[in-house]
Amino acid sequence: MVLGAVVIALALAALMVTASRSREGALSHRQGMRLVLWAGGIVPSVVLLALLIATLPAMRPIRAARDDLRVTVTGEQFWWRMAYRRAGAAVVTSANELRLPVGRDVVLALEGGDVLHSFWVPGLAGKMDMVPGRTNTLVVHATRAGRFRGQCAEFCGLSHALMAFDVVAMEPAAFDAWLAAERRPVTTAASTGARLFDAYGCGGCHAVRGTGAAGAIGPDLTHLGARATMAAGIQPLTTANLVRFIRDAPAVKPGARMPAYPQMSAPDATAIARWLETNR
Ligand code: HEC
Ligand SMILES: [Cu+2]
Repeated sequence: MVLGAVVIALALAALMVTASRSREGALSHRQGMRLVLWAGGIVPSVVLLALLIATLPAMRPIRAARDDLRVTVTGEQFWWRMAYRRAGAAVVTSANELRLPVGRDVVLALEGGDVLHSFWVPGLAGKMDMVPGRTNTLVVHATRAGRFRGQCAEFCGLSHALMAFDVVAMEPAAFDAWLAAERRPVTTAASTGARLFDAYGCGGCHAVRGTGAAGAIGPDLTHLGARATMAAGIQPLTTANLVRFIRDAPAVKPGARMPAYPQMSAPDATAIARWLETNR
């Protein structure tokens, strides 16, 4: 493209020099009009039409098949709710990370849980609004494995800029293994962290399948340990980051819909964080 632009610019410059050097009347009015007709009308029309025809097939939307994986992605202040649906299987709920099998069409049903959000993964597809009360469908097709960053692209409140997420495109076999693991409840319901999680009432907002916690206001934390980032893609998932977030979420994310726990001791927060991390 740069080469083409340089050639055109040089040609125009040469034309300008010739025009300014030639004597007056070298081109008759008629010849001038003909030049305008060809260079300004016919040639551009033909070139643009050819380009349009050549690129039209690439603009055809991907048609979803009935048995494609469907993921409902719901924008919430300031995180992402994910629900994986496969024909004939129970829904798998997760959050803040979207995993996709490479080489397969995946239907994303985009919804708004509270206010307007916008789903935007530049490495995967164009942006699309998430509107409360309606479902926008986007069919995506990852062509190579890897990690892509997504970001909310519609101002949605104080922590709008801190509403990101990771897209992980995986080989189909690895994806199936991950989805099967994600489907399983946790087996650590008897640990100290689980007991404290329950005692602090975290289960009123968060679900951890395999324990009594079944809240649906905040992200599903069942397999939090399997994610690379936390708090909607803004930090790497580490014990220290978890402890800080659990004790004072609004300090990390202004306006976060999770209360601070100033009365929570550091050892309690650490025990909860360690427990959440072990659930992979
Ligand atoms: C009033 C509801 C509410 C309560 C109670 C609550 N949370 Fe949250 N929690 C949320 C919301 C909403 C978010 C999403 C915040 C964001 O990213 O904007 C969240 C996010 C989190 C995250 C990050 C999740 C992720 O996917 O990265 C963790 C970890 C967490 N909460 C742990 C806890 C723990 C532990 C407790 C109990 C001490 C607790 N929460 C109590 C609502 C709640
Ligand atoms: Cu948003």
